[in-house]
Amino acid sequence: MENTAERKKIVFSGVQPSGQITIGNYLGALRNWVPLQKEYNCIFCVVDLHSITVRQVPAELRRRTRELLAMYLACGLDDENNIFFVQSHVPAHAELAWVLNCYTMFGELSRMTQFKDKSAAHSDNVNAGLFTYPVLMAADILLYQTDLVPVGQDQKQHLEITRDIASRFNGIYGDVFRMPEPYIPQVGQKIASLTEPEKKMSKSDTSGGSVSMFDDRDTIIRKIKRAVTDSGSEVRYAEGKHGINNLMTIYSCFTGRNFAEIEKEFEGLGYGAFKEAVGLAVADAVGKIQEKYNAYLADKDFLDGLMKQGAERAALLANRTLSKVYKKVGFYRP
Ligand code: ATP
Ligand code: LTN
Repeated sequence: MENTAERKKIVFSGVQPSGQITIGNYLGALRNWVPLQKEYNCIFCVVDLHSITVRQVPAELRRRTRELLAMYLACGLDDENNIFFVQSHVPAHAELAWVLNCYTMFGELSRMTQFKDKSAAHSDNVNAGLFTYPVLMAADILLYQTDLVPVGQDQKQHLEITRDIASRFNGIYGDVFRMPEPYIPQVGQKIASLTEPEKKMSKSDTSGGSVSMFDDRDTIIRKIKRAVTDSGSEVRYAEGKHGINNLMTIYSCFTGRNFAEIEKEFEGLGYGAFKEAVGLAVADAVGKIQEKYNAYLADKDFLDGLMKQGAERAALLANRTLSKVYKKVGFYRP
């Protein structure tokens, strides 16, 4: 990952171990990491520091950290050619985040929609970490001189503030950080909740609106059967029909068929038959991933070794950027 003319481009992304990962996380993020691993140097992180911006049960957080790594691999990420690590294992993330906090304005953080949404959802715990969450995310990305950040649409604003922080810093000190680009999929960038289709599907929602990647076959089929759909009965993608549009998007992602093909397939058949087909398609795909997941999860030594080795490789890269930053801002080094 040298900074030479033929330098292979760098991809960085992460998911919080904050709950049971959903098909929204899979379709909006993880699935799109897979094709990138051929062309780029990829770094995939389990962002545990971010997850404590919302209160977690310690034993569950610990367990989910390893589970999420196993899920990364089960989704098709290659354990040999990518770096996998856990954010809290590389101290440079917290260290750079502190520096960048001093180059980020209160006003710009106040405009973040995720902060507004999460502080409304957790009004008893509007902590400073929730507010500065995007700065830590900027540190994650900028430490590795990242070119491309594959995420769902909800993270676009955080990519924009990352770029703003980077260009402010570069404007003062010269070219320290590479300018990262978001990589957001055309279809699947915003999977909606099955029960409240105006809202995004989220892993911290446990009310039945989310399909978890850990749900069993029957649960998946039942949840989709009960999904809120709009009045009418025709399977047709149309403005404002959030429920049916969402199911069509999910079906399209899992089968590779486009909306015109789906409309044709279900012409005259109504919502019932369509929901059944969606349920089966999701259950089949998720079931295959679960099989691989169980095999990876059973090998604790392998997962622990992978994250240890990943943290060492990540720290080496991250510390190069951090040293440069410390020098630029004027920290004394004996
Ligand atoms: P939480 O509920 O704890 O806030 P989350 O489900 O929103 O979590 P994150 O860990 O914040 O998940 O996101 C991981 C990745 O999944 C990000 O790239 C994010 O953009 C993507 N993602 C999350 N929810 C969706 C969704 N409903 N549709 C598409 N992509 C999503
Ligand atoms: N904020 C992201 C998770 C995240 C991330 C990152 C994604 C933390 N650091 C760096 C991409 C790159 C989210 O999905 N909520």
